[in-house]
Amino acid sequence: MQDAYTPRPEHRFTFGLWTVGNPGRDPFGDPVRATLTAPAIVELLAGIGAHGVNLHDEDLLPRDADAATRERITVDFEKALADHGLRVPMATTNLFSDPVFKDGAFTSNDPGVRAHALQRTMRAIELGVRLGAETYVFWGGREGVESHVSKDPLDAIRWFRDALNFLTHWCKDQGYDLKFALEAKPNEPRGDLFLPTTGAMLGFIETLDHKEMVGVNPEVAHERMAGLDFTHAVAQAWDAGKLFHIDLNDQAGPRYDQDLRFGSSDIKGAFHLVRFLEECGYDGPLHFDAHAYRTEDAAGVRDFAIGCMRTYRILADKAARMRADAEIQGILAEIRRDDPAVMPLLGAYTAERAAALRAHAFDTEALAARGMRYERLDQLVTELLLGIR
Ligand code: GLT
Ligand code: MN
Ligand code: MN
Repeated sequence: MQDAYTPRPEHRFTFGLWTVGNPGRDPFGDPVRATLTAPAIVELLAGIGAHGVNLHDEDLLPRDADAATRERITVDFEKALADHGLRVPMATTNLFSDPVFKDGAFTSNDPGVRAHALQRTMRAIELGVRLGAETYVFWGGREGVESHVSKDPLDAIRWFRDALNFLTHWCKDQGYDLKFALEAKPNEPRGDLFLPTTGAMLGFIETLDHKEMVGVNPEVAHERMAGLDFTHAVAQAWDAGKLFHIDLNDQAGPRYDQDLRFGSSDIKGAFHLVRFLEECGYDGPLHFDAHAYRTEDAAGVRDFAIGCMRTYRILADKAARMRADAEIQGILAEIRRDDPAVMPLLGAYTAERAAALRAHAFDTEALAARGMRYERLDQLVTELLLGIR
């Protein structure tokens, strides 16, 4: 079906090899779908209008493959990308599947594991750069604890900082023009993960040697697992100039990481997110880090991927309708209207302004009595989303 919401490459939609390639394995059950090869995933994504494909090193290259095998797989993948006109905007390292990382990678108590994690990451960065990636994601994976006697959080944060500093210096020495994007998650697969929210990552970034090179990759599901509003986290990242990448999916409240099809659970939350992204000027990749329900076959995976992109396009259209809706805009203008008596009291600090503000008599009864009209406003947005405006 072709319509106004049909995804096209210029819409900047991307998927990880591990997302559409997810065979439906979970902690309680075996795979339910055949594993797709990387070139098959490239063909699938190109056929439905995606812009790019992202990967972990191990999504493409088996951990123990010899050099000749790695080269052959990489060349085949590059050929598929060229044949289908797909890009690789982002790459990352799998620092969580190999048993060697059972106690974390950069924050493992074992210095041998910490050093090995750096080596793996350097090799994976080389692969990402070869494939043309501009952004390199760091999701901690197992950087955390179950027992709080096992690790000093100050050591863990210091080790994580040491690793990122080492890698930013190394990238600059290599002449790589790469941005790092840190992805937070509060828990799972460990009981508690370090730097558990996007806000925590933003604070941490300010302590790095090359902080200008490092931003965040917020994920809808991860922020919601912590009970937080995702759009607020994204807005803070944008305000800080640190929204380098984004992982779009959905999640029904605090529970295990569901990675649901975008907009499938909290459609209103997805709308406000799309509205924010479309209006703030974000022009990076729109990456869906999600996977199809375990009930699906290959056709269901395709439905899932098309659904993520269509829902984004439809919500972008709804955001435009909201901007053009006279009643909604009228209420917004009304509730934000300037008060000429008070405006001179607001603004940058001056001694005169402080003195005037200190002396001003506020009619707090009138201020408190004012109705804000949010019920009407929210209902209008609800009706717009439900398709009757
Ligand atoms: C894994 C995780 C995601 C991360 C990926 C990048 S891997 O699927 O659940 O949130 O973004 O490492
Ligand atoms: Mn993610
Ligand atoms: Mn997730």
